[in-house]
Amino acid sequence: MPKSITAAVQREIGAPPVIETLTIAEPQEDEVRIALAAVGVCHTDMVMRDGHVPIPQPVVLGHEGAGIVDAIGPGVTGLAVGDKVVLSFDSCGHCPSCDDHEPAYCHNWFPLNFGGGRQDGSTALTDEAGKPVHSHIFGQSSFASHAIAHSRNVVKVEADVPLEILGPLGCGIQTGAGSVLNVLKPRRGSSMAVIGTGAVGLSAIMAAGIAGVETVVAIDLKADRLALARQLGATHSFKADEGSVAEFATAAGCTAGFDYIIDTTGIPAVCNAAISSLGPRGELALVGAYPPGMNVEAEASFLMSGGRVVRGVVEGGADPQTFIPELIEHYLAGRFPFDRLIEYFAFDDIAEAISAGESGKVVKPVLRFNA
Ligand code: CXF
Ligand code: ZN
Repeated sequence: MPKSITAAVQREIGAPPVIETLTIAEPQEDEVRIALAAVGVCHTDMVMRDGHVPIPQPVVLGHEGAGIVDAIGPGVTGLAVGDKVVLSFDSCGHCPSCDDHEPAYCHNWFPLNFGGGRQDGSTALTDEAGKPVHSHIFGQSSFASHAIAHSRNVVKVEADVPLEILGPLGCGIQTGAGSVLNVLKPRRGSSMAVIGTGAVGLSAIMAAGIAGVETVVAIDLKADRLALARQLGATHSFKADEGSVAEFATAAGCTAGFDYIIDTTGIPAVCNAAISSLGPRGELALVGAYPPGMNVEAEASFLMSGGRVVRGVVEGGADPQTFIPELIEHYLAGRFPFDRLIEYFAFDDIAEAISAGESGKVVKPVLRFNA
């Protein structure tokens, strides 16, 4: 049966979310309906809110959900009502990237995650006037008490961990940790700079510790974030306005430049400075939300001569079905204390949670249902 739910609806670009009662459909063939326990707020929710990625309105945002399976479509296997699950990004399962277990680079990534509905154009949500509300953002639209996802982007959690902390594994945390563990795969004893110490950057710093990176340099404008970065494993920290990336490399003993750099800022001048601070065989991972039309600049001979690499990374290059359980293992073993980034808000306080995230007061706001 369709169900009456509570959701934060954005009715126009830039508008704050309004809590409304909506109707959510029964799951279709390959869909799963989830009763959300909690959902993280990600910077990309704000990018979508502000129309920097064009998505249809009205819409329910939210893409770091965790909850319990409430209903399943007739074609779904491997999931049952009552299962604990984390929701992640969606992928098609039948393109060359999905065939290679690289769903983050799915050839249908944009329509599936930003399209605002199913591939046939229908949505899962209807408002009180009977008008459609766009759904399926990142295959979930989880700023709501219930969401419809595809079975491919629902990750079953077997471990005995509180569901309320797990949602951010589906995007921000996986993006930072995966950039290190899945993509850069740093050599033990190497050096890495992480520029920007939000949820993505701090997750990268924790993962650098797991990978055995020797010199882990945190760079940010905020002193309190740098202090947290140190607690989570950064060996050096620098205020971004007190020098250049190259000067920080020298001060950290990396006189030839960094072996690895992760940019989470999305700022062109920062990316350009990072490129020129790469040592021989150095790799820069671009993992931020880059506005369309933004370019980076590099001297071709500098890249070529040292075998340097500049590469993009989406969602930490993760296959969530295997990487999220891996991160939960690291967490349970005490190697990946990502719960230190989280502060909880009641779902009704979504506006406060968003502003705490945007101001930097809270690293990773998480909305709890029935809190
Ligand atoms: C996004 C960043 C912008 C491009 C798609 C993936 N990651 C998560 O929020
Ligand atoms: Zn995100």
